[in-house]
Amino acid sequence: MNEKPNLGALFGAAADTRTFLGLAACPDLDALSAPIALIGAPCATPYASVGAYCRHAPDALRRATASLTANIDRHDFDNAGPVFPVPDLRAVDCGNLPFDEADPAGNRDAIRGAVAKVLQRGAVPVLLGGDDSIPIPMIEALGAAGDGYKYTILQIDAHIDWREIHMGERLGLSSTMRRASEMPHVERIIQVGARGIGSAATTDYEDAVAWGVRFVTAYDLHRTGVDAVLGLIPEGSRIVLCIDADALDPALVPGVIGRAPGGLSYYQVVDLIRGAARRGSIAAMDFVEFMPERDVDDIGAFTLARLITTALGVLARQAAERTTIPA
Ligand SMILES: [Mn+2]
Repeated sequence: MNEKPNLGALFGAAADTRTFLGLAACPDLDALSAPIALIGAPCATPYASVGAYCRHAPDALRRATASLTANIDRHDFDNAGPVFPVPDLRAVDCGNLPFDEADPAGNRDAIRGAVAKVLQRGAVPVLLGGDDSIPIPMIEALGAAGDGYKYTILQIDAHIDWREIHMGERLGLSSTMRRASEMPHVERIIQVGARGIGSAATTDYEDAVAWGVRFVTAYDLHRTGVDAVLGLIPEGSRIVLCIDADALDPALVPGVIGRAPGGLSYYQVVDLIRGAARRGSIAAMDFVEFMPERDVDDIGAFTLARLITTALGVLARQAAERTTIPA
């Protein structure tokens, strides 16, 4: 036998990986009726030195789910039931947003516009980046919805992303949390997983602390567990989950540009997502900074796709609770 048998063949999965987990495609956001919308955002505001280096991530993550597409209704032990327990409350995959590496303002407009439509339809946007500049227009769109809601950001990342400006760019991936802190609808930022050396200077960290950011470093998380983080989220919060793939240990997700030892485990991030959903409601979510070209035998793609699958299960349960509890 020359070819390696794969799990997908064993499970009867088709080779079609146009959508994540084989979910229904929803290319027209005006027709969105699902409670959860996956959107690929390959690029927002890239630095000229590296370009849109995560542009292939959304499709790589879809491919990583190939073996599961025929098994989406089976028992998922990480969700204690099927990923989507209510057939009418599944996520849909809205494909990838168009982008132009030379038109970051246009890319940001496309992201803001897409997120705004998803919110109008009463759904939760889940963005698959792209680099970590993608959340800036996503978070802006939450404020532009005009509903007056305030948000708690839970950022899970090896890096704090608090630079005022980097390489002449204020809206790049090193400035995401500082830009978020300047938005009036962001009332709280909790940052988990910081470690090693990133782009931030000590003064950037001090600025963040002065603003009110609560940091739980990777070291602190390993020492104290996720409950110390969840206790920082007030009950009833509207939560934006910003997940950078490099928060996970590079042994689990090698496909990142900024590998840093001492990272989080899969279950630590799962517990953070689940725990956040228990404290409040998740309003939007992004998974950024995965770089398939740096991955090792698709291990990172598989781990991150699994994490996204678990997160979709959490959001599906949140949607089910909303529809069964009378307003
Ligand atoms: Mn980041």
